[in-house]
Amino acid sequence: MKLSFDRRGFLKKTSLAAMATALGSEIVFADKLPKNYIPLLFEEKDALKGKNPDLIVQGDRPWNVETPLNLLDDRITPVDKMFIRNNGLIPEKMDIKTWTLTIDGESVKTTKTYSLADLKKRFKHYTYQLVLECGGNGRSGFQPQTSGNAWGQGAVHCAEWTGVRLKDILNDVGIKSDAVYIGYHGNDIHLSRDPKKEAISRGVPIAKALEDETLVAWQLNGADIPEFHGYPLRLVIGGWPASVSGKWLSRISVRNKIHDGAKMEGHSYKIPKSPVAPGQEVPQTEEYFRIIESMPVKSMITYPKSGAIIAPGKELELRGHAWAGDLSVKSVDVSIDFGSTWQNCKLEAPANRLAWQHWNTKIKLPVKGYYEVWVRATDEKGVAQPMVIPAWNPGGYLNNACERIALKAE
Ligand SMILES: Nc1nc2c(c(=O)[nH]1)N[C@H]1C(S)=C(S)[C@@H](COP(=O)(O)O)O[C@H]1N2
Ligand SMILES: [Mo]
Repeated sequence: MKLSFDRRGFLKKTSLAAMATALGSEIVFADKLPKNYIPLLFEEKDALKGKNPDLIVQGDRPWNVETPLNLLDDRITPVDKMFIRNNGLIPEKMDIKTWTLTIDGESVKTTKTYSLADLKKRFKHYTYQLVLECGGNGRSGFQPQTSGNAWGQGAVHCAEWTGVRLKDILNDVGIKSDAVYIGYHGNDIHLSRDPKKEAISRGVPIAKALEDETLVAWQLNGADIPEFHGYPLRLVIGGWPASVSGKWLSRISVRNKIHDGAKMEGHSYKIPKSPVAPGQEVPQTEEYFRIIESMPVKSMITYPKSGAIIAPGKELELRGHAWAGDLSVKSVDVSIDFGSTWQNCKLEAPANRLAWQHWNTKIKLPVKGYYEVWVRATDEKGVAQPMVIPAWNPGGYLNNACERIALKAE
């Protein structure tokens, strides 16, 4: 249902009438509805349109929506199954015809602005499959709980993005030799609706910005990027916390220092330089914290679903994906006996650098009863996932403990 507000921000009479028809009754205190407020029943149904109904809604202002792992079974994540992480509100005006991207900052020779049509015409197009994983994916595993969304393990996707290389744009603009960082700016709205505040504005060191796979993209899985995921333009940087992949992209600043936008401060997307005790307070300074860069090695089982009932003694196919930030995955192993013995899995090469890799194997559950399947990936440098929850940190980032599913043979 399309609901509209009058100029003062109150629901129009026609919208109230349409809601009453849909509900089969009037909203009793309709005259008391706050400004810009959409009654719950209408907000949810309308707003998550196009998404799989089994996604887990953590919150709707802003939208934080997680994917159950069995829904991540596709080789390329379809849009309807992609998790959503918004820090603010989706922009209200997104016109593909008037949208522009400005490149500015201390370290550009001159500020330059491109229309979407310019970008498409001037630069070569590239398509890559890229893993975007929220830095806080797995946060709910940490004890004590930290602030931030209590994600399970489903704040990750690997979709196919099409656009132009950021390095081609920066080359066209001309950057100075003192450039060390880039920072993005998007057109989303701060939760306070204060136009002077940004919901998030993060970035990466210039070397990561200039990699081949760093895209300024307008397509996701072969179609326009949907509104939730950054329509009409997005910075896409695989292998690093997904918070560096700026949605609703309107400006990129080339900086002569580490970018200092929203969510670059405090302990946001940072971890302590040395281990801290769970729950310990750490001064939020550069001396104690480092910015998260490449994400750690990780894997998941996407088939079967945890809780499935399987015939004993019968061969069962297991499959899933594995990824390791900037690195590739060297091996994936599974265990059905709580980690006593491990079985090596078939592992495919990635479609391109920074894409996840698919693995599969066959197991047999010998007799009736309860089992767990554990999966563990090892990256090209020989670093494996920890069996237990890794180092606690105040932001609850980087939980890459082995994934486990429960199975019953019956
Ligand atoms: N402009 C803008 N870009 C953003 C965000 C945001 O709130 N605003 N959220 C970031 C975070 S924290 C994550 S994890 C990813 C989520 O991408 P997705 O919603 O497409 O899955 O987008 C990143 N880019
Ligand atoms: Mo995130």
